[in-house]
Amino acid sequence: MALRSGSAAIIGGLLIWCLAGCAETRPESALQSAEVRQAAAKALVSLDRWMVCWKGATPEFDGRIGQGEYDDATPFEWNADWVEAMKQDITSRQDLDFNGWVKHDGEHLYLAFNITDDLFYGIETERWLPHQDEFAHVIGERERGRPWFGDMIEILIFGRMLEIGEPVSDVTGDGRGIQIIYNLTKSLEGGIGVPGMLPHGPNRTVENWENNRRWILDDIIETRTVIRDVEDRYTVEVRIRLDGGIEIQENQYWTDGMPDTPIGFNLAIGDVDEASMSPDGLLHHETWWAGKTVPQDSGPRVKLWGALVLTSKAKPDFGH
Ligand SMILES: [Ca+2]
Ligand SMILES: [Ca+2]
Repeated sequence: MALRSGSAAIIGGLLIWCLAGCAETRPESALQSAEVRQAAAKALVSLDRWMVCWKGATPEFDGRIGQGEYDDATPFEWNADWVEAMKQDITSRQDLDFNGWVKHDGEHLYLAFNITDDLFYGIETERWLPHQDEFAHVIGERERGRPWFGDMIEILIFGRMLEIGEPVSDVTGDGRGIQIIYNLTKSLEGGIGVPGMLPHGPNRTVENWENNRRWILDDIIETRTVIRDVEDRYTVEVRIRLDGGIEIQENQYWTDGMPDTPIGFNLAIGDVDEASMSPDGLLHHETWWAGKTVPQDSGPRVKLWGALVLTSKAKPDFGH
């Protein structure tokens, strides 16, 4: 009798455990493996800064953040943990504020941003030039142009972090490190005045330049923007093709159905307003999710990363 009630208790316990999420391991538990911890430590990927990229519904790719469109995604927002790289601190929510989401639908990785900015550079201000670079707005040349100059988003991906396990000083535009720029008022495909993507520069390697161009021209990365100047905000949707985009080993791309996989990931949000607010001719703000770079004992500075855990699982708790 005692045995039977004990068994019932165990079965009851299992039933409750299964109803609560059962055999599904949460994707972030992948960050606890010794292999991941060792590779991340060497690659300067902070495991204290992580998000899960759940599989969710395909959003309507129109630049708008629709009601409920990202309820099945991981949200993020600006807070004091973001690292400001410019001298000017963010002093008010009107100056710069943002929130966003990340998810995938099995085909594309989606990022969405809702950015509050009181002055849209080149729209509500003159398209003033930094004093040190009259060619800041040259587009389509590897050695000239400041793609990041303006209201912008930098997207960084280190897909082969686990395999390589070394810090990144300069990206190559593939699984060894991607850094690519969204700008609110210029783009490779649309020119001045059209929001979209630009290769990182100036003076990055030829390999990186060509990989960034390929990403943009072959639609591995695409963007949609809606500017709501009356509300002092703009919204951006970015989609990145998993196949051909998210390289986790040489020539191997993460696809739906693969195990939970952490990759290096980072975002920077940039803000330019009037020239008087950028006394050094740089951005007014450039704020980083996982920090920007750190010096090494010798050699160039190396990049900092957080972790994005790619999973085929759906977010367990949305809508409940
Ligand atoms: Ca949308
Ligand atoms: Ca601005």
